Amino acid sequence: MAIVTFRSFAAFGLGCDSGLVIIRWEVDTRIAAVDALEVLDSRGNPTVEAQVTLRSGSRGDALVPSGASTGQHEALELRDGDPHRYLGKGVRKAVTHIRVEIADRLVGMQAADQAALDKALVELDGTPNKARLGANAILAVSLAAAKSVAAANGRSLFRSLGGEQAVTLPVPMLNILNGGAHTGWQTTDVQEFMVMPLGAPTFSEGLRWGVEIYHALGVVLKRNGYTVLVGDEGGYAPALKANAEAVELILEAIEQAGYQAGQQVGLALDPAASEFYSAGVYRLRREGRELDAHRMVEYWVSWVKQYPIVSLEDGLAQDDWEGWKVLSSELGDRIQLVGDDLLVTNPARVRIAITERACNALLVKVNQIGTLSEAIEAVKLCREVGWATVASHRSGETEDSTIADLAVGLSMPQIKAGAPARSDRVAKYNRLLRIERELGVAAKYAGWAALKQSGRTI
Ligand code: 2PG
Ligand code: MG
Repeated sequence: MAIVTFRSFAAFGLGCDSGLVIIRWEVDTRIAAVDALEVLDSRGNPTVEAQVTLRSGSRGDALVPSGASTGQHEALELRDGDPHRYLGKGVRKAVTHIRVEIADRLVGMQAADQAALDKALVELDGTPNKARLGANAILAVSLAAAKSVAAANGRSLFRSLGGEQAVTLPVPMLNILNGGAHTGWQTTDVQEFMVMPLGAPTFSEGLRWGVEIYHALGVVLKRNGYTVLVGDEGGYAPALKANAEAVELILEAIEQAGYQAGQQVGLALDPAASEFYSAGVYRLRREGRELDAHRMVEYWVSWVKQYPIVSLEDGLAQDDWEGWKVLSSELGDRIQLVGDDLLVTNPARVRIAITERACNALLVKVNQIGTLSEAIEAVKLCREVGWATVASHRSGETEDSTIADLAVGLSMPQIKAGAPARSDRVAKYNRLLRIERELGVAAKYAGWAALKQSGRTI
């Protein structure tokens, strides 16, 4: 028997001695060129766009996002620091690294071998946090390579990553009221107030519920004399008197929109507590309160008792491991406790959190770690221990909607992509609508099962 492999644009000759010939078609994904460009993100700051072109002519493009409430343990986002350009935020160095060193290393490699490609990038960088080449440079190429492979195979990225099993649409966490650093601290201490349409029958219906609640919240805010201007993630940014007022107004909006909070729609919070923590103290400026970790845990416990909260992300600061353990023992069997700054999508920190029982879910931001392979490893670790995973955008985003494909392709049951407003946010939701249509009758919606690993409160 002979196995004859055809590569696109490079068919190998037929030859056979046993009489049986198996013809296998393999797409040639050798990289022909890697290029990059300095472009802008949704806050008007420069960011990196990379293009990976294969010898076959297929091409993948990726733009990297950027955080405002950035965790201290994230991989390094390389900025030029030249005060004469973009207030020091230019990314020409990262772009040059892609065009010269990275291109030189990757040209000729098979893009389809994502693990080998990402390993080569990590080794080329040579630092523990991608500080030399920049995680923005590395990630842009890592994602663009994955997209070039999908293009070469004529498949959507989610299919290319997840195969036939990639059929589940995530529950959106719609951030309808913005606070903290995403509003210049003009609103609440808590950074994100999100609604999750867990009881919807499909993704598109859930999205519609979220949109209707978002618009109802606008009406409720106006009626209460508040502004309907929006923050970095498209959610309203009213200057409220206290953090809990945001929850009360959102509950009113859910009701006004005709949905039942608790039965159909859950609340999710991201206080991003590292942002208001310093030297053992959590400072809630809106409320004039200073709390130690135990008091902060008590604060969240009382909120969970009062309100239909299903998920709490970064309820405590990034290195307050002792506090996280207390939080987990108090709430871990009732709600989802998501580690963002705590875990920074880093498999090493995820392992520690699993051993320490510090939380029970992972926020997945690929730019926190810098390669697709490492993000996939973090997701797999979580899956092994029954943790939920949440695909996430950053507060500084672009039109790039890759995270929607990552959510479906890697079977992450939840996605956090901001309010259903502003194109940088809506791009992700629109992409999910297209994926839902592409899947047709095979499409499933994660619904309440999205939370099942971490218990259900209501
Ligand atoms: C977060 C993110 C995204 P940033 O804290 O979860 O919402 O914010 O990108 O500013 O870190
Ligand atoms: Mg967060």
